[in-house]
Amino acid sequence: MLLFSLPSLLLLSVITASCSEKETCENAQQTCHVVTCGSPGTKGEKGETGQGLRGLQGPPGKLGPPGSPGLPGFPGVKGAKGDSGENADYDSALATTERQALRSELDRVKKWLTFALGKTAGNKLFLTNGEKMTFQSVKTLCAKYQGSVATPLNAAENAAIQKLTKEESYLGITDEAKEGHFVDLKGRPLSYRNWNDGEPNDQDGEDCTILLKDGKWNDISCTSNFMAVCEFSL
Ligand SMILES: [Ca+2]
Ligand SMILES: [Ca+2]
Repeated sequence: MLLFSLPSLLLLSVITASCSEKETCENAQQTCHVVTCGSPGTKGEKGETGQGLRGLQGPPGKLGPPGSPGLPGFPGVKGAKGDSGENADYDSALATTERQALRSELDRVKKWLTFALGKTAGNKLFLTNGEKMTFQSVKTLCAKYQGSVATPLNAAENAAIQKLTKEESYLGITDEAKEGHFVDLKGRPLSYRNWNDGEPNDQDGEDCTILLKDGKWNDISCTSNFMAVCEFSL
């Protein structure tokens, strides 16, 4: 039995013959399923540039040099004349009265403070916060309240500090600047001393001073913790 009928074979032969001829390729493209074309055609024109994704924005450039300063502006318009003031004598009298009232109130507050917390000697008020700390911390604490580390200038002041704390407390006396040369915190030499027997001995580099419980003095390490006592002018 034949797989193809005679007309089909004839048709296939005709197509094969016609597709092998180059000059009829154009026609064959219209009729053939399998086409082998002849010489390549002319190259087409270059297409337009495509629109691809844009890159990320780069970092900002360096800051440029500062510009020259501008010209000064014009002077402003002169303001209107103000009202005449009140009587200067009246103001002065009122200010004096107010100052006296404030002074009186301040004295009362100081007395309360002294009665409740502090000790006075001469024109000094000694106060403590009841805490032990390093010498540097005591200096910072006292300065915070416009005072300074307690520094007795005589036996009365020394006794006032002793009664206030009943603990060993720092005094504002050091030889940090020059070994063996004890001065107050303003660098002034001492006019009053109350060293314990054998002191100051600078044992292991002792440059600060404490008031012992019996009122005598001992040089001690500035990083040890002792009671903070500040003094204030009355
Ligand atoms: Ca010393
Ligand atoms: Ca000592």
